[in-house]
Amino acid sequence: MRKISLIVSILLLVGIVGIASAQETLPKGGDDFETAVELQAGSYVTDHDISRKTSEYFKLPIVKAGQMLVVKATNLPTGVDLISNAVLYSEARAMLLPGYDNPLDNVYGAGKTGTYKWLANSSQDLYGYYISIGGGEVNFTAEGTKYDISTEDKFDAGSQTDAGDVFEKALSITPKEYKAYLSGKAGTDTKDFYKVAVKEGETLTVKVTPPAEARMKVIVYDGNRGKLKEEYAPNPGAIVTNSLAITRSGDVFAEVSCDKHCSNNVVAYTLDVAVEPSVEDEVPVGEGEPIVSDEGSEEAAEKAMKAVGKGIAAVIILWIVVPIIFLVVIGVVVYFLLKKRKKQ
Ligand SMILES: [Ca+2]
Ligand SMILES: [Ca+2]
Repeated sequence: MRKISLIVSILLLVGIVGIASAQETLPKGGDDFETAVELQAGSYVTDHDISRKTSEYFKLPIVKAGQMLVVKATNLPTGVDLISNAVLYSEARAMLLPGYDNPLDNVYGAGKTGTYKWLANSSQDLYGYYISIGGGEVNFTAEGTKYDISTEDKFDAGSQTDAGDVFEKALSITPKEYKAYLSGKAGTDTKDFYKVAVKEGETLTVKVTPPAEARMKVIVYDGNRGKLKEEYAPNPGAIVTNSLAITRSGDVFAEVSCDKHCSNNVVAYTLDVAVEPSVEDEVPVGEGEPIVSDEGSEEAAEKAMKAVGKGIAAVIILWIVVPIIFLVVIGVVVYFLLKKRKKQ
């Protein structure tokens, strides 16, 4: 029993030391972007009040394409009129979200938290961000306010990146079920393009299952990037299924999208891609004009050749065999007539 309580005590002590060492004091930030102080991922607690008139600037950790930046602010557990304030900016120093959409804008009340999530697309490989803390309109950001800074992997379809937002950066996948992500309003990852190899005669089905609040869209394009079929969820949370018969073998593209009109938050969706042989009499959907396959043309050629053969045979019978028979009959008749005359 003693041993067990000793082990528990040691584990608790290690845990407390771990938590204590995981939290750092937030260093004094720069006066502007130029002098911003670099921060790594971790938990930081302010050791001084930060003015409501001037902010302190920090550089946030570098984030890879397909990773989400997360900054959580936590006010002190007790106190009166506690308000913390922070703003996030891109590397180009542009505000990511305006005040009314900013989750860290004037977080009010003791123990209250605000969490800012930002998922960028793969137009760049790496992203840098800035944060300014303080500068709230009503009150200073109090000593003891905590900021947790982290990154989360939101890679698409088993890759190590974001499926591109353009055809050129489409992610090649095989028919299977995958987990994938889009940003909605919380970032710039509003489209994921996938490339799938298909065969003529197959039916391709792209099924997207969104979270309850997202109203998503799925478009399938042919290998020439011509739109084949578009499906839009009738209501938020609706599963979107885009299914069509393939009339030409090669690559097709599937675009899954969710922008600021689709969701306020980052969405985790399930992407299910399946291919099945088509029902023979199904009307092909797609390029608009029926496509004669190579096999079909071969068959047609064979039939044409047979028809030509029959024609030639008829000509031979009509123009060669019939006259020969005619001549033979005449010859025989003449022969017998002559023979009869000789006898007379
Ligand atoms: Ca994505
Ligand atoms: Ca994307």
